[in-house]
Amino acid sequence: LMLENRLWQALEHNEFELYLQPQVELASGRIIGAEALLRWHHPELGMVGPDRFIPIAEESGLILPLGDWVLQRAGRLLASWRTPGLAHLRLAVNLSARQCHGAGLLPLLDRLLAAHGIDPALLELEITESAAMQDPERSRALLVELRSRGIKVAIDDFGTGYSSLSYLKLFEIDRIKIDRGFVKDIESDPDDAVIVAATIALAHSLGLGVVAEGVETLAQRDFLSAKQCDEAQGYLYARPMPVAQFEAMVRSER
Ligand code: G
Ligand code: G
Ligand code: MN
Ligand code: NA
Repeated sequence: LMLENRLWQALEHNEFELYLQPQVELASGRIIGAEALLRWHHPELGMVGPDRFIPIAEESGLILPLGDWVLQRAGRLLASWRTPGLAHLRLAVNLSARQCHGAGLLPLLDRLLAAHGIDPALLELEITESAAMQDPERSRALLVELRSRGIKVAIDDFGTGYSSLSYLKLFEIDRIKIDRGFVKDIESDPDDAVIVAATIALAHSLGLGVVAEGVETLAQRDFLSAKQCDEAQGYLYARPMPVAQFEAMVRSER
């Protein structure tokens, strides 16, 4: 309850920050974009991670204004990247279930894209299987609308839902993100290795891109590379970091 009360103030007091975690193209080893991950600078508790406050924000309804704040921040960021050395970067933003099913999402996205003159293909929205499955018909309609605008859609935590395959049939998407639970043991668990390799092949047969999450070791990277996985994200490359640090990292690689 205390965290919940403080959360509403936190938005007013501007205590949230977007951290960025690089996404790397495996074939070239270059950073092609980032996932935006929310952080809360609590005045007493210090840095609080989303695992602690997103569920509370979901229940209390704060997730709607908070989600709008994240999208607005993301829009400004993409606009600021229209500069040599950063203009190619894609930004992925997590959507919560409530945001997906609320009426405000599409109008907000339209306003942001127009106001900042953003290339919609540089914005990717990550939706988990469980969020989409709360209301499959509505989600299906939303994804059609997003993709008709040229906004990219990725399925987050792929493989952890109860019906990942029906999901691929039901929804129009661009990319899947293989959950880090499968990536973690690809070197030691033959089942996980087979699942990951088959998932990459399946996604490619359907014309979808693949991002592997939670890549921590060179052996995992080499396995994913050998299986033609498109992109990787994880501590091997970098932890989520402040925007300025991410921009410096991108600039330093050219
Ligand atoms: O680093 P990490 O602890 O950043 O993130 C934990 C979880 O919180 C992730 O699974 C991610 O999906 C979720 N998350 C992070 N940022 C956001 C956000 O802006 N909106 C929503 N809905 N979820 C987020
Ligand atoms: O949206 P999602 O749940 O996928 O967000 C990614 C989460 O995974 C964040 O909490 C992020 O900090 C975390 N994460 C990112 N890279 C790694 C990694 O290499 N290993 C582990 N254990 N967690 C990671
Ligand atoms: Mn995510
Ligand atoms: Na994920």
